[in-house]
Amino acid sequence: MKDKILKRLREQAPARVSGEVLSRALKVSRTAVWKYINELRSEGYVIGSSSRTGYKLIASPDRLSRPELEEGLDTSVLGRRFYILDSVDSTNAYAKKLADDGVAEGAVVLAEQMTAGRGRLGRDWSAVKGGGIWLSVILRPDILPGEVQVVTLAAAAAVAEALETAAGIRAGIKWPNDIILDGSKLCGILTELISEADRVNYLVLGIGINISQKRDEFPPEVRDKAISLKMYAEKNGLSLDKFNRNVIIRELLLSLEKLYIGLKKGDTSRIIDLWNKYSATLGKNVRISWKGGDYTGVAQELTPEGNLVVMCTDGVRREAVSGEVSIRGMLGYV
Ligand code: BT5
Repeated sequence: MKDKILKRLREQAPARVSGEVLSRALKVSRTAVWKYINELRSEGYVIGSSSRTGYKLIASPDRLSRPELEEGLDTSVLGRRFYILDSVDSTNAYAKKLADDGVAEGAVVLAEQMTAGRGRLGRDWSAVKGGGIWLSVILRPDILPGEVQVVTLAAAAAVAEALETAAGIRAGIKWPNDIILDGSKLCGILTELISEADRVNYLVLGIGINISQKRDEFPPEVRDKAISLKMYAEKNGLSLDKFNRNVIIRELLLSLEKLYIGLKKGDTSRIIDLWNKYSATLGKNVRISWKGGDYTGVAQELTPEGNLVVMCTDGVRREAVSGEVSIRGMLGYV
């Protein structure tokens, strides 16, 4: 009931809704409405009230909220089921257990905090309470293990698109899995794969986006390379109003679903196009390690499988495959 009242208030905001209208529409007494309003207030919602004109939602707490996530989320696969946790070791680890138990694809695990967030290759991911979006999605695509790279690219493209739509921030993608803002890392993506030789059982796509951390909330060794939306906004005199995690997550799932449905039909063109649109890599000087050697060159294009084609200074075009190669920034890279 509380969620229904909240939904009505949100639909009407900034206008007011009278207690009588709420009580009639939801078939509860006006006293009950008042009781639920007070519960919402104790959760951090700021709700104005006047006995004559009714209730008005003034501000929402910065918390992950199922009704806010689900509002307008007209997806058919992603986010049909949410697991919203206060604290967890790693959302990816949690999602893997769910997937092992047979939970359907599209389920999304979110946490306010991770105590042992994971990066790639055994690295750590810092995920302080309420500071960002710590999200994992279970996917069960009918693709070959070698085709997984493109799912990571889809996630990066969807994050970049959602940040622009929901928060008005234009970030860039650094191949293959980082989202960069102002030369620093805003988001990382970790795709974990459980597969047999020739088929993928499931994938857990983990996405971490820094939203409101201050610089000193990052571990010392990360401080010089990480950024949050809030740090960026403060530096550039932007308003913080648009950095609502629920809205960004919703836009992310809407965007990712369109790309994922294309992928399931064997069409990766939309992924590649969107990735290109937000790329901070193409046309730039990059350094790649390839088959044990180090090469520099200019990043030229993505193949339909999501590999990066680099025209190396020795005149040879090489295809960088994530996992086999690392790309390091050169000066002025991002
Ligand atoms: C990544 O690894 O960038 C993948 C990060 C994936 C995090 C998500 S959050 C939801 C899901 N659940 C999890 O447990 N993980 C996923 P990699 O490219 O290896 O980068 C890791 C490196 O980034 C670390 O070694 C640090 O240097 C740096 N780093 C750690 N925390 C950071 C942060 N919050 N922001 C920016 N950089 C960070």
